[in-house]
Amino acid sequence: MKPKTCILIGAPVDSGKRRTGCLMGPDAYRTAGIIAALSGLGLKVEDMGNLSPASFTPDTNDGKLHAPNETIAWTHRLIRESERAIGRGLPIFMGGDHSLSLGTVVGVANHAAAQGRPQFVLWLDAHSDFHTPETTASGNLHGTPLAYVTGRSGFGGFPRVDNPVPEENICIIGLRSVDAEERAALEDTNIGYHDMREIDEQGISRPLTAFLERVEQANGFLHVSLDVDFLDPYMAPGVGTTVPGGITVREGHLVMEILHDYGLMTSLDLVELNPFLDERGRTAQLMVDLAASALGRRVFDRPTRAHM
Ligand code: 4U7
Ligand code: MN
Ligand code: MN
Ligand code: MN
Repeated sequence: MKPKTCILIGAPVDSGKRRTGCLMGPDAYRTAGIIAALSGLGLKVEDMGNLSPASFTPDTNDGKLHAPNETIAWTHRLIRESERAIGRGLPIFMGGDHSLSLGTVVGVANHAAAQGRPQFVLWLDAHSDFHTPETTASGNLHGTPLAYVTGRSGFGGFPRVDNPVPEENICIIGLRSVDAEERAALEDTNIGYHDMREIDEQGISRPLTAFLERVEQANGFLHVSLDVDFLDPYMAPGVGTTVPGGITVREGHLVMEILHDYGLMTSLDLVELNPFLDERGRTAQLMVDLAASALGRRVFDRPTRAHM
């Protein structure tokens, strides 16, 4: 059988919030060995380098939203690149902050629609990212991608969403910070969401496998969006939006291992890593290890790192 191709796409998006540093993410993943980790699993790895946004008028930041022009420009670029890449292999979008998913999810959903198959999205995050530009209090667009890709209104100036992801095809796991407006909106939808209390009580595999069974039944495409803050900040400090009480290292790996068992994942975002806030690269390393688990590394054959 032909080896699966992973297409690494650097998306140094840093416009989705005020605190900068996520632009260093793609190179931190490379430094942490993402290429060797995936090649070592027998995968073919292509590194497309780092993208830049489409051209845009510099933001003045006198309105409520932070850097809308730059984020819109990134969204245009990422829709195009993800539509292209997903026809050739499994794209891994190395962020960059979570506003990059405004583009990646719309792009892969366009491709799924062209194939006549439904798009599903697994959102691994402490936050629901379900604000619209109208409801956000922070003005930070990394808090809006799920609202955008489901076709909620309020995104004037952004590319039109031709193939919104159906709410019932979305599953959020890891919630522990949801703003009042997001919560009200979310409760009105068919989006599946699982907070930390449910995970503590029921375990993380239960909501995940129930969702994956539905993806399998529907022969869907599955986009996985992994926000660093899904993980507990004690083990993953390299992120701007820390929320205590998160996912443990093993829970994170278990999610990825189950994803590999089902073999349904068709695209992946690694987002919100801020190497400027990291401690000796450990968050970058953990994210690379999680990606490797999702692509077939098993718990008993993690490499030892004698060289480090
Ligand atoms: B992330 C927040 F107010 N909801 O809108 C907001 F709590 O991509 C946080 O999940 C958004 O990290 C976090 O600014 C966005 C805040
Ligand atoms: Mn997020
Ligand atoms: Mn988050
Ligand atoms: Mn099954």
